[in-house]
Amino acid sequence: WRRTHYSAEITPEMDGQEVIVMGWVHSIRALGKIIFVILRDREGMVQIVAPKQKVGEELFSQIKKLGAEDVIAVKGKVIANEKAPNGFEILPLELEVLNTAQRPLPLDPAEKVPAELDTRLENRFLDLRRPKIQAIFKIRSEMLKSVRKTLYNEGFVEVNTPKLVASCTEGGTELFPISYFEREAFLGQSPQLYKQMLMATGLDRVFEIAPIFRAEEHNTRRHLNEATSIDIEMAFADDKDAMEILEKVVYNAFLDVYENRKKEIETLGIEFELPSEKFDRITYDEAIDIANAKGVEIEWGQDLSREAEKAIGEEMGGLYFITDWPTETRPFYTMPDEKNPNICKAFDLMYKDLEISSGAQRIHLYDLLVENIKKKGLNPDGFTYYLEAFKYGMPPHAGWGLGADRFTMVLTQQENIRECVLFPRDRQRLTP
Ligand code: ATP
Ligand code: AMO
Repeated sequence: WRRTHYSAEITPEMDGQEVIVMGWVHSIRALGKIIFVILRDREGMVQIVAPKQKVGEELFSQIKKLGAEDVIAVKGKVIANEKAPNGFEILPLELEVLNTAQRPLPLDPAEKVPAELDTRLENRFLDLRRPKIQAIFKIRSEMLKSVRKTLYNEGFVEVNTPKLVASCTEGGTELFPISYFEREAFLGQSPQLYKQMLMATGLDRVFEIAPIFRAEEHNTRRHLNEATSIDIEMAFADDKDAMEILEKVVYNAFLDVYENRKKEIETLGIEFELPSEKFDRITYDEAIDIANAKGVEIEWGQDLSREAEKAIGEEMGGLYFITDWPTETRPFYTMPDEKNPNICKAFDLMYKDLEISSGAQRIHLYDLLVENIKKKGLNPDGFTYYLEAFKYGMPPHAGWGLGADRFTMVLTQQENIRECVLFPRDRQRLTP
């Protein structure tokens, strides 16, 4: 047997046509001489109706034995019926049980009352059978497809860089050390150094969608220990150019989800609004003014506290950039402003109080870069392989990292990042 239709592909107009549907027994209702089975597949649900006198003794008793979450294939006839969900049902001619499900189920996908997040994540494969949960990952997939489309259109080359690495990029405390034969190594926190090195090759515009690993101390609703980062780097470009690409990538993803995932948006029950094509821009100074005005104390030169982010997010709403950051708040590779080296050419893209992307124009000058590494208390010897690329013709360049999981939170309006990852890794969770 081969599936001829997904549930959502069948319409009442197909009345009388024979189809083969495959999926899981979502629910079963036996009412004496008639049994209703709701079959669930990726695209929705379809009602199988089995009146004893029509399907015959043998098929009727076979259907009667079915249990929740058994995997079945049904060959049957489409019957238009106004009383049935979606205006049709399927009268079975043959049924094959492809596999049975043990009972009781550790988590019932058909259950109306949602289980605790912990229980759901423990039984994620069952949790993922719920249309609402699947909708999140269909939207995530649409977003990734859209991001790739935009970046290919903008002339970016997709690359893959190593995840087993020798040095830190985003500060030393969040590293996962591992043993690499006789040496110490780390899981990559960011493709930062590699994507910059690629700017010395003439590839000009590169992007990578890959895992990043961070030993985050805190268990929060927006941090993972393994996240997916969408990274770009572009040569002969500055921070403004990188921001423009980010606007296109983010806006197009909103647009594609809006246009191609209407069903999933409805399943999630969210109000989905398209942003404007250009996002607001405020400077760090303006951001701290907003925070201070709302009674959140923040001194110039500090990174924004959680409280400050919340205050600023409340004022700004939707998507907005924060630019002109104090140089001391940003990593060593960030280009300082020529006129005022206390601020640098870095930006964050925020959605309300959530940072979804960080980027900057980078230092492309060898001496300045070495000096900056030292200023941050790091040893340039640990970065030799990276620094070499700056000696023999490195063009000016800029780029950003956009958290795919956080972006999915925004697109699906989830409060907890774990909802947007199939098998999240947090402080407590290493399985499944
Ligand atoms: P019978 O007289 O053959 O025993 P019945 O009277 O017990 O049948 P129905 O009236 O056919 O059963 O339906 C029983 C229940 O199923 C009712 O609550 C009805 O609303 C519901 N029902 C009937 N047909 C459909 C359908 N096609 N889709 C969904 N629900 C249905
Ligand atoms: P940054 O450290 O700000 O910048 O990371 C970029 C984006 O990645 C996402 N992100 C995370 N998401 C979930 N859990 C985490 N633990 C986590 N850490 C980061 C966020 C964040 O905005 N090299 C720079 C980027 C660049 O300048 O190109 C960097 O890594 O959405």
